[in-house]
Amino acid sequence: MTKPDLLLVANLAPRVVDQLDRDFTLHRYCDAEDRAAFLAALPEGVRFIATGGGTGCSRGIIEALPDLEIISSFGVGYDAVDVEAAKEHGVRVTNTPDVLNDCVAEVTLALMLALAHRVPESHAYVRDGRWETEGAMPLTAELTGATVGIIGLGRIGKAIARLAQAFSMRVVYHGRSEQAHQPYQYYADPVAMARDVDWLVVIAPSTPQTRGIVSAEVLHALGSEGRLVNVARGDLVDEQALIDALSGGTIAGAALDVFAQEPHVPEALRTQQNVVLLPHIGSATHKTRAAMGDLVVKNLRAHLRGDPVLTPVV
Ligand code: 8YV
Repeated sequence: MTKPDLLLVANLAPRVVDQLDRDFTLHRYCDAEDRAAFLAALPEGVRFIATGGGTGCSRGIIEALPDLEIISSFGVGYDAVDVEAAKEHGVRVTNTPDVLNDCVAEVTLALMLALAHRVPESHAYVRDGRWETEGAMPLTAELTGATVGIIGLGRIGKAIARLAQAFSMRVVYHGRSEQAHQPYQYYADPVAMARDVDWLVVIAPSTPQTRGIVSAEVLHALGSEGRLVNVARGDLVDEQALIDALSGGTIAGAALDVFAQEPHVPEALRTQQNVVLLPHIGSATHKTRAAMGDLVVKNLRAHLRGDPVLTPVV
């Protein structure tokens, strides 16, 4: 039996590609030099796409494949997939939620601990031999007893809240609407929440409503003892306002896993003292990435069998 055709829009991990290769004939758009020519030369009847959360899938690709039925995207965030175009053309979109909750929450707490206790600078201090020559490091901050405001109390936000509580932190949150049955105080206004917290953690999806939600005004409200953590998408934070807030002492520090123009990180951020910077590794463990990859494949296989997909977005 001939295998159905699948367009590989982003180059996924070998574990995923090997599994897909068993059930589908792969067309590696991700490697094509002339992408328009590659699309034009595809056989008729391509019904399947696999892609990555960073690459997504454009309207142009969706409209070049009239028989397309499903886009299976690696990652919980699907902001790079043109979901409107998919909906218009009756194309199903799936993502990889839940399996990464604990990992991203763990990395969030790692960022908070690293920033509070100045772990990167302290590590460099010992390695550079400065402890012997310059004496003790300046005193630092701690999480215990502090208040954290979470922007986006979704699946990952709730996992972060639970870990924060293990550090005896008080948890409050902001989101589109108040969630019944949540024990945490809700703020409808992110500025009002920022004013009341020591830590602001951003873990909301990137949408027209959330882009730039951490504005100069929010940073000002967070204040000179406040710290920002972003593990969502770079565009939720006004990056220039953040650079100004860090250099002017408007806030105490920032710990960031995501940036507006990845992998570019503005020099003004890279040279700040009061930051901890990670290269978008929130879900980047062997265990979690394997589970995410398996879910990409399971969604495609379910659709191929005519079964409901496991984790639909639309
Ligand atoms: C991935 C992420 O690194 O799931 C997400 O939305 O941002 C990360 O887990 C990314 O999607 C990989 O493409």
